[in-house]
Amino acid sequence: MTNHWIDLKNSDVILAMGANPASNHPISMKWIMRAREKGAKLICVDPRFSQTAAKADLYAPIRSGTDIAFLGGMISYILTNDLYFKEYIVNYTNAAFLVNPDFKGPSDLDGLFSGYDADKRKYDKTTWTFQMDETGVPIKDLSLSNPNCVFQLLKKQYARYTPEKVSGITGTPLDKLLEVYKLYASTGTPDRAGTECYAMGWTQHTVGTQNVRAMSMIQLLLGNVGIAGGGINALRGESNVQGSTDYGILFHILPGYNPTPNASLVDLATYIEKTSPKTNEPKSVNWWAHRGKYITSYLKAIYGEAATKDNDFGYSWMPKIDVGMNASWLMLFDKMFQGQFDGFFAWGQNPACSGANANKTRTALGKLKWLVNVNLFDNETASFWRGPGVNAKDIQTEVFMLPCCSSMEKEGSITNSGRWGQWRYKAIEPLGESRPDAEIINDLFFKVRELYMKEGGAYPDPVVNLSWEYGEKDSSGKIKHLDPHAIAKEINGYYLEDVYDTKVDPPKLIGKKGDLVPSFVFLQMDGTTSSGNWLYCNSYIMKDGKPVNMMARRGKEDPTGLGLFSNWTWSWPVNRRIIYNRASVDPQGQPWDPKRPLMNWNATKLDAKSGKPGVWEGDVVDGGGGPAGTEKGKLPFIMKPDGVASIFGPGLAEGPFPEHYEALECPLETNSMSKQRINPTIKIFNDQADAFYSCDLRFPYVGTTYRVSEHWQTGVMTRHCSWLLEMQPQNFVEMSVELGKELGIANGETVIVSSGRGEVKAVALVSERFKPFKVENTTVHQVGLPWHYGWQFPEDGSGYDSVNLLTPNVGDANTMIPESKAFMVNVRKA
Ligand SMILES: Nc1nc2c(c(=O)[nH]1)N[C@H]1C(S)=C(S)[C@@H](COP(=O)(O)OP(=O)(O)OC[C@H]3O[C@@H](n4cnc5c(=O)[nH]c(N)nc54)[C@H](O)[C@@H]3O)O[C@H]1N2
Ligand SMILES: Nc1nc2c(c(=O)[nH]1)N[C@H]1C(S)=C(S)[C@@H](COP(=O)(O)OP(=O)(O)OC[C@H]3O[C@@H](n4cnc5c(=O)[nH]c(N)nc54)[C@H](O)[C@@H]3O)O[C@H]1N2
Ligand SMILES: [Mo]
Repeated sequence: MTNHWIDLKNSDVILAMGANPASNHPISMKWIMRAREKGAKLICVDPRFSQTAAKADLYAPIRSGTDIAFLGGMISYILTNDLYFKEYIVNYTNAAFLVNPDFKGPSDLDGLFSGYDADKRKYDKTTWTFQMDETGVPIKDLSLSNPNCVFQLLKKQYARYTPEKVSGITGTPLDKLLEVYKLYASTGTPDRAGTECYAMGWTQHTVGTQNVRAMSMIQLLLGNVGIAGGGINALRGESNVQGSTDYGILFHILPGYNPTPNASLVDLATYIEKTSPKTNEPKSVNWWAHRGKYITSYLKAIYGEAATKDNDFGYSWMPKIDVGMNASWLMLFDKMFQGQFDGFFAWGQNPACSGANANKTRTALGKLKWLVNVNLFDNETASFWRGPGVNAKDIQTEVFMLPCCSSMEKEGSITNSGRWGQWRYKAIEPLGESRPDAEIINDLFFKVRELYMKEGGAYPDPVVNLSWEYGEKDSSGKIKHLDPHAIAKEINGYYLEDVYDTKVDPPKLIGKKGDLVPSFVFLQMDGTTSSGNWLYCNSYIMKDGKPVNMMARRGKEDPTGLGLFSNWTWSWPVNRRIIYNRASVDPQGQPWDPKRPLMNWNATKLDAKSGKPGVWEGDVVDGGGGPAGTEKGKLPFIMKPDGVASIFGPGLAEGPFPEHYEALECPLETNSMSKQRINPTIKIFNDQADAFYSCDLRFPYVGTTYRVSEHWQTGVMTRHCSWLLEMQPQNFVEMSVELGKELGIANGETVIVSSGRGEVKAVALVSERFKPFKVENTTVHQVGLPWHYGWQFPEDGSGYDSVNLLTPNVGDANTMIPESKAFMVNVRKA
């Protein structure tokens, strides 16, 4: 989230599109309802009438997979009706920048951008650039009228997205579409705030990333980023999924969103040089220019004293990926399916039920030599060898189960969607033989290291040199129990030497050896500081000579009334509650909306440190310097090299502006927007197990999958709870009354849902919540299924199996998240 949960109460219009917060993020609803009590409006755009829709002021149905068409139409509506926040986009976005004259977009190239290579399914992005002046700064047209400026190119591309055309694609009735546009665009004035809540309804598509980008562009056009009650808010999934991405659990990032080194980045200097953005814009803070300090401090944290200036701080020990290599979920299971892995740790997951195309995943598990399930319980993954259709005699995989204790039985931090790192205490001792994950990792580490020390192996250095100072040691040197506070402090980082400011004479001591570093601005590139994750530097600091865990704070003060609660736990970065908060003020530093001031620049008050006039008041200011319009002022989008937000965003695989493409499996022969039916840059696996079916009479209905409040994920933690199972006992398929009639299927009947990949049993839920869509003068039916079930429990099989037996393994072109929200199925009586 750019903002945070409580901030939802500050909105005037809340758009729940791509998420169902009432069912899946009930706490968010508390704050949404708080906003509604003050007159705010809630809009819900979802293929079916969800629990959020039931509480909404305005509900609009949408055919799954067509959100870019819907949002593209909103962009066009905002532009043609002059509803954008002009001062904001001219000063704080790249709307005025002139683009390379050779750049061409979908209106010129029938759905493509310039630079497309059909054989590689990839773009050469050389024309997706800006025109530069002689100082190397993008040329701007502040009147926004130059035909090559971002604003005009935007207008040109989305002029094709007329309400009539959009309604024809999405199946959203024209009047509902226009009502949503009108209400949401009303937040384009300085005194109104609009926010967006999304989750898997947007991301699980071959165009998932561009769905989110389309909305980000709308939020910028309306001046809704950086303000209280605004933002782009990813309602994240598991309680600590924000934390897990912050700590680099994805293959392409290290902790703190530093890129994973690849084979071409041969040494630390090259890594820093190639991954640190440069700018000539004098008003840009360009925060990522500090990358060198963060990566060096990270290397010092993981390799400790073994990391020295002479050995490049151990950079060569870090694992490198091949250039262009992708090691995301679908790719890994594809490799496993091809027999390229010996072993697999399924750690806190249940891929036999959660991964797309479960038949392929389950077959892949059978090609392993060994599988370790680290989990609270046995599940469909650990027991795949005794699953439906599997003959245990044919399986050679040796399976181990390591029982793990639950979150209640261990201490540590979790980071919620609002970026709040919150400390939790152990409630009870672990039950039975179960142990905390960290203790299992600890044992594993010492065992593996011992083997490397004894036997050498191909390349022992990365393991042998790891620093592992997380608690008391036994006589053999092994850590007895991992101390979560020792880990949290290492993540924050230490001064490893006395550090001086050498710019003043005589040099002034800024940090004492052994002290915790107070914030990332003090991290160094010469190995004198450590930090396991620069973003969390400031989460565990020194106060009166003693370490203080900021994440354990429980202060309830809220002086602004905006719900910032700055003394409650701790928020990254440096306890800032709303990121890009300097975009909430005008270029002179005064709040755009004086009734909802998040920040303001007090030009006369003296700064406590420098003694000079001018201080920021309110939330923790984003980046240094005064307001953008003042002398030596800085632009608000500090993570962007240009200092402004990207309406034109050349970073993604499929183009700088989102363009509507159909889902890989769709009900339409053609995309009425262009000749490109599907996203031209997605990876298509060529295995029989991954067959795809569009416009195939055998699979005529759009299928989607979602969650219910009563179950959690693959249901391993909820299917065993009899009171939850009683409320949602089994897999169901929700369909319209019209489709039920057409198929002769009554509510409550058992049916079989099939796709090109498999079949699953379900109970028919014939309801008013789905309505047939009118798409391009034809009728398209959509059905929906929850994905919480599996064959293992209930033991009598009455819950039926996972709906991921149906889903395709195709992923978003940027993230490779599977397209579990739009694919083609059939339904027949059992
Ligand atoms: N009770 C409960 N809560 C949970 C979870 C759980 O399993 N149970 N899981 C957690 C996790 S890990 C996550 S990631 C989040 C997910 O949170 P959500 O994204 O809210 O979860 P879903 O129910 O999968 O999907 C949300 C909505 O998207 C709609 N949808 C489907 N296709 C489309 C489309 O093309 N466009 C649009 N606009 N909407 C579409 C569905 O009808 C559904 O109502 O929930 C978290 N919260
Ligand atoms: N069709 C379809 N498929 C989907 C989705 C969808 O919307 N539709 N959503 C996707 C999403 S958003 C997600 S996040 C994935 C989730 O995919 P998975 O993570 O594979 O599924 P979970 O059921 O959440 O598995 C978590 C496991 O961790 C165990 N566990 C709980 N606590 C602990 C602990 O402290 N330590 C350890 N070691 N184990 C623990 C639980 O018992 C459970 O077996 O599924 C994805 N799959
Ligand atoms: Mo998730």
